[in-house]
Amino acid sequence: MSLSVNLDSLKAAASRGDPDAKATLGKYLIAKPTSLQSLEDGKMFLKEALEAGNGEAAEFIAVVHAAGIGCHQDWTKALDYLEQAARLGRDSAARQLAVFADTKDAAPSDMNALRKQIHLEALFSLPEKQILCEAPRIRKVENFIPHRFCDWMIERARPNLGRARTYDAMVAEGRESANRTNSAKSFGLLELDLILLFIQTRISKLTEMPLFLMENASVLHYEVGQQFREHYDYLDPNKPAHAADIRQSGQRLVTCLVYLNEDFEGAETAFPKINQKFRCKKGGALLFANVDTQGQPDPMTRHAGLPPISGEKWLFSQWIRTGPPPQNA
Ligand SMILES: O=C(O)CCC(=O)C(=O)O
Repeated sequence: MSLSVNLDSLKAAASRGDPDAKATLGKYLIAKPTSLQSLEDGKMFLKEALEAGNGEAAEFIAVVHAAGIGCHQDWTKALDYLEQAARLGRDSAARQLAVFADTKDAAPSDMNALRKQIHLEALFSLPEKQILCEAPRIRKVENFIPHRFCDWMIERARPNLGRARTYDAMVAEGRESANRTNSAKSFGLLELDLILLFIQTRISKLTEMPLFLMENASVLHYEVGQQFREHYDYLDPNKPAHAADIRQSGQRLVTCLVYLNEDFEGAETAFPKINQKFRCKKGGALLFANVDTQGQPDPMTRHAGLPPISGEKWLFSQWIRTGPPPQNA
């Protein structure tokens, strides 16, 4: 959904009782709230749209509960709304439910059976963290995300890839650079789904960092020869524009990279200052702190995404700040 909606005509259609307009308006007001009241209005429009049988509203209410937007995170409610969206004919909701329930063939009438097959406790249990290095602090967790969730993220990103950008404090969407030749897809609030939020919630549990400190997640894609040359993920407090960003949204504390596939050669994540390179199996997570134990930017974290020698590499990339990033602030 584009954010350049005509708000006035949407409001007019919503006040005439049009459920589609109410669903769109509800999503818009939640994604771009101008006040606490507009967030509440957004929720009310979604509720009314759902009462009129609008599945898109149910699917977005599921996102609201899974992300904890203006409420506590509640996965039971989120999955209940996802089931409702699926029963109202939302194909993407039915397919997400099947991913959670770990089944491929779900008939439309089976949505409640699928929902009952989902066991949240098991889905959120965490495997052991492996220490790869203490300075800088680099950890690996194999079997972090089930393969079917990885496949989902690859297929969501594949049709929407664009040239990956590098951080520029002056340009919100970053800029193209010869240092970064791979492609990427970043997911904004209106593009969230429960699979993506499941991965973010697992990262939140692993790092003990709340969801609202996460920047928009991205899926990164590297073809043979494409790479992200050596760089740091932290912001440099000695650069005035970076310092201003740190004051507004905090430092980039943690980088978490979930390997979404493994059928490639090369393409490790390399740390030249410690002369090491790492990769995970499909579903494994590599995570590192970008600052030292005193909270200072750690130059030892200089790293690169090496180019694949054969095959292609897919990664889920999550940066976590010490303050809410702009889209969440
Ligand atoms: O592709 C990789 O292995 C590294 C990605 C990376 O450097 C980053 O996201 O900061």
